[in-house]
Amino acid sequence: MRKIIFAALVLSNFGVFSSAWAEKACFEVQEMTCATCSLTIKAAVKKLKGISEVKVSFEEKNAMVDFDSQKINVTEIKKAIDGVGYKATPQECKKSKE
Ligand SMILES: [Cu+2]
Repeated sequence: MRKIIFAALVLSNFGVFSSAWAEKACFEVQEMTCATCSLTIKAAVKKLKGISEVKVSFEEKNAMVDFDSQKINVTEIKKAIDGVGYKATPQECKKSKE
């Protein structure tokens, strides 16, 4: 099993997989007070480059971002969320029910 994972990593570095640099980051987001807050955060993150998908949940107080790790990183995404008045803390991604 280890060898298979290693081979996949090597191949992905050569761009064999189209999603080679696709990564997912999850954040706990504090200070959201209503559903509009989640839209504000979504808009702020979406306008960064290298972002392919943003999901923000006011109820669950979290955000999930799919991004291109060659163009942007977790710290920059966190800064964008903090920049519109919230407090994002990177956390492990949970399997979410859609
Ligand atoms: Cu709000």
